[in-house]
Amino acid sequence: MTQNIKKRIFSGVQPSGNLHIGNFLGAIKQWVDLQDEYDSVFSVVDYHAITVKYDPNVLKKKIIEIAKIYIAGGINSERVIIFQQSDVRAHTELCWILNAVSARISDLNKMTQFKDKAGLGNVNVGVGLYDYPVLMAADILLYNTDIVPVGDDQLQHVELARDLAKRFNHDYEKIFKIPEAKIIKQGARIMGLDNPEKKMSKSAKSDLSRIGLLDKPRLAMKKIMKATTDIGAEIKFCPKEKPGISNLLTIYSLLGNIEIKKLEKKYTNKMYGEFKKDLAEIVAEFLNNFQKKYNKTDDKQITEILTAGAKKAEPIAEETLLKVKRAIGLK
Ligand code: AQP
Repeated sequence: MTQNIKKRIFSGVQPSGNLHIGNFLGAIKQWVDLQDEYDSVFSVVDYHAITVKYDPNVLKKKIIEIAKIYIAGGINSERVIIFQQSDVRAHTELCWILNAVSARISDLNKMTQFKDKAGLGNVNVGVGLYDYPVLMAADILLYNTDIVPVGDDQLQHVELARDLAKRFNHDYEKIFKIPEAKIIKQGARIMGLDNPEKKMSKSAKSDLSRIGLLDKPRLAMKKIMKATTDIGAEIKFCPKEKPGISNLLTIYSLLGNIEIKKLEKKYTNKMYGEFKKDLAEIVAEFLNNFQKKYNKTDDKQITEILTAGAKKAEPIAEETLLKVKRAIGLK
């Protein structure tokens, strides 16, 4: 009898800053939708979070918070692996090996996220931030990953993981599976509320730019009412001409489960204020439901989930690492 082996997905979020609806709609919601179809591995990628300035006491709390958000968002910890990246040593080991034998300075010099985060000409940033994409490649490749569901800001990093895998397979032995990024059609890049030309981000300076998943619903409503809109009163989806209102339409459509075309119809000849008021209600309702689930999960339960997850993740990662070590002459 042939066994029906599921393809594997791997993804993660860094425990840095306040998770926002962009992270949820671009990444976590996809994971929830895919978790039954795929063999799923989701990590709290804490080694990535230490590549920028951080407070160790805050980090400890954030690691638990992120895992709680996975569960509140709908990830089923009984069916999928949820683990903390630093609990599985193979991640940093494979990262070092890839740094040495496969990654090139020219690969990393192309990475736009590093340029955005470090700032042009800024040499006073940690080497880890520069090397972040190689660690991400190691995260993905250790698990023989088929699919990596992410928001579109991470596409370039997944492409690097593919390139490094191909290069390693060519230079040594065909060990790595070549992963593919999976970018959701709608919601892959939720934009900032204060500046719809920039993506919503955990590290953006202004808290008004994002709706945090743990924001008080009243505060979130105020943020929506203050969101930047565009010239002209028409409520129409047109990201080039109307980036502000198009972003709000996307959020409304995804959280309210209504097609954008229907929303355009509903708000024909209506004012921005009315549209925003309704969206604020939708956002508040989503946050209320989300936070109810979040508050039900206790920290002890999360620690147990992460410990059990690491136990399941480790043998998969170790098996790949051992093959790699053999191929490059370390074993
Ligand atoms: N604005 C966004 N819209 C849709 N998806 C998004 N993601 C991030 N921002 C948006 C996706 O969320 C996941 C989180 O990945 P991460 O924690 O590694 O950080 P990131 O991609 O760098 O996200 P942030 O929110 O901008 O954090 P900071 O400011 O810390 O860098 C990824 O799948 C990402 O694509």
